[in-house]
Amino acid sequence: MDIEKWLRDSRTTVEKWIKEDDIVHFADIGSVEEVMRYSLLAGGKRLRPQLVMASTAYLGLPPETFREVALAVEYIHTYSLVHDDLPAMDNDDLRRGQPTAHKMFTEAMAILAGDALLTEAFVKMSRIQSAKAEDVLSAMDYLASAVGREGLIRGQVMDLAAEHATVGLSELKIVHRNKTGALFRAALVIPALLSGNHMRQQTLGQYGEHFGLAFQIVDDILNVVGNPALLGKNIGTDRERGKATYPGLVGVEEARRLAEDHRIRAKIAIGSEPGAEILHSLIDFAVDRQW
Ligand code: GRG
Repeated sequence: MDIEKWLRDSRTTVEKWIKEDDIVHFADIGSVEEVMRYSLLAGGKRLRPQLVMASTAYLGLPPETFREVALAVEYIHTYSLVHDDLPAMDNDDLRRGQPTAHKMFTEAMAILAGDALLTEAFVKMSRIQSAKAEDVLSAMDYLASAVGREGLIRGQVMDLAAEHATVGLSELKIVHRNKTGALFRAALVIPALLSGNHMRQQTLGQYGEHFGLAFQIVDDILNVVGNPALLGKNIGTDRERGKATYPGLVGVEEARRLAEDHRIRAKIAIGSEPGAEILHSLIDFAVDRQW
């Protein structure tokens, strides 16, 4: 299949959905919605909503069935980036090639926009029409655990604690399983929960585990050898901040080998069943990407 075309078309679809959201569409100048809109539309690969769509297709449903989930994971992802860029965290000036939200607006508005994006994600989830109410509840529970103190937040806390500390490979894996992997896994598993497909839930969870680790290893590698113009952010920042990373621990070559290993494991997990094609292409994209 032409994955480049699929990635382009699905990204266009996600961006259309974001623009159609009333919050974004009717955002007034000076409002918190303006900051949400700026952050949501500042660019980005849209990989998490694409994983929702690919997982839905793998389950034999039209890829656009769970639009609310696609938006929810992108809103949560954007909130995490807005907060991660704040002076109290990574203190970044550039994100997706544009000034970060707190640089463009104010710190207070960036904090509030992040909070509103996170909250809005759960409003979207609660409005899912294309699944049974009890499955929607399970999906909301899964998403809340993935991004709360047992998932994303835990990963971020561990990541901050690991700065300038001695961290081993197994600890680094736990950080990334939570900080990066939890939301990817949620994007993949939630369509299975909503469609009551428990068998594929396991398979998608395993694929998501390897996807998240491969993605993060490549992210670490790009922070060393990537092209800032393509990435839309500065490189070398992990090293400057004393962050624990895969290339920092094992070198770029070994990190590449580890990413390859996760690519293979993700492919084995998903198998070659009908509908798995996009998931194969997406892990290839995650490992081979330059941005
Ligand atoms: C809750 C503040 C807070 C943080 C949670 C997700 C996260 C932890 C921090 C964001 C920064 C970061 C380096 C996260 C690791 C995951 C990652 C590499 C995110 C970037 O994802 P891409 O490349 O981003 O998909 P785009 O811009 O393409 O959407």
